[in-house]
Amino acid sequence: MSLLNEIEPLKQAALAELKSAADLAALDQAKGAYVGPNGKFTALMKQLGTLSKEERPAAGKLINQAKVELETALAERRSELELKAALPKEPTDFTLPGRRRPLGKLHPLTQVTEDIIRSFRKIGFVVADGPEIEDEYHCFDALNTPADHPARDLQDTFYLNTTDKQLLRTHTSSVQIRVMKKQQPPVRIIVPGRVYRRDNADATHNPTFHQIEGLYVDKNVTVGDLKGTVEFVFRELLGKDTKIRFRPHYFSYTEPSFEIDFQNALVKKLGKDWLEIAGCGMVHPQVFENVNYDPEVWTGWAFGFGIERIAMIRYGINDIRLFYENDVRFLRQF
Ligand code: 2NL
Repeated sequence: MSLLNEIEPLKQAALAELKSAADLAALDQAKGAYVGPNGKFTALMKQLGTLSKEERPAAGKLINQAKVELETALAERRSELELKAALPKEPTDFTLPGRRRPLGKLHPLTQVTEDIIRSFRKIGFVVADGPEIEDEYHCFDALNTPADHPARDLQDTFYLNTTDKQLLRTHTSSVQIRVMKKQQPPVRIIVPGRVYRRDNADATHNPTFHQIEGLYVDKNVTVGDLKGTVEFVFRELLGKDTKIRFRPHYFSYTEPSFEIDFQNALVKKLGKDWLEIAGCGMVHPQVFENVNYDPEVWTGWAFGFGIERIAMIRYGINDIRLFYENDVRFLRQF
């Protein structure tokens, strides 16, 4: 058989072996067997010199074409096998649970807020939300706060440098006013959120803190409903051994008004009898007039308390500023 006739069969044999190489090692072996220094194809090329002048160009051309084909096939198979090698050996089971990593936790104030919300949801309250930048009407006027009340003072409230006397809300009651203006009773809402007061920071004060207020308006709502609700929620929050008491108080937006004290094992441990925890009362008829509710038809109650204070009592924290420093050594404890 002449050299010319050997080229094609050898090329076919080489192509078949390259294309069927099962892995990269097999491919390298096939490459060596044909086109390596001691390969069969290389040997064929070396024999070119033994051909006559007439036969040499045709054979050379054929060999070169075959070489290009083999190189292409080699590169193709290599990239296929490399891709295959990079794939996982086992099929992936996407139903397996994810790997557990330390994912961080919610801030203690967020945890307490969510607990409070969960308790009120059990008895039919929904969360309402509103702006932190407010005006005097929603923060004070609508709440029956007199024009000369010290709470409105520049000393106590942050006013924005705008001509229309915008301010940072000092309580979330402004949200309740907005809700009542928008809908007729019944209303059963809680409003958690950030509030602002011009206090210097110390162990129990901060210029911004968090509050939760609640409002319930319907026909025949009484102080009994108020007391029962407050008792239910504080027992959920502070433990089943919690007792509450109402002391008469004064707020411009409620009449009658009360301060709420509670008592449990925690309070005893602090060497105290009662701890003040919240304020509340029956919504003042003037507030109902201001939001176009007929005070002859509707009655309601409202309450408010500080979320930081609840968290401090619950976890035994003695400095409110710890909540805002975001020191992980503090945060990791909750
Ligand atoms: C506190 C406790 C309180 C309210 C908030 C309220 C809201 C509306 C109408 C009537 Cl829209 N009242 N909120 C009532 C009583 C107490 O907060 O210690 N405040 C200084």
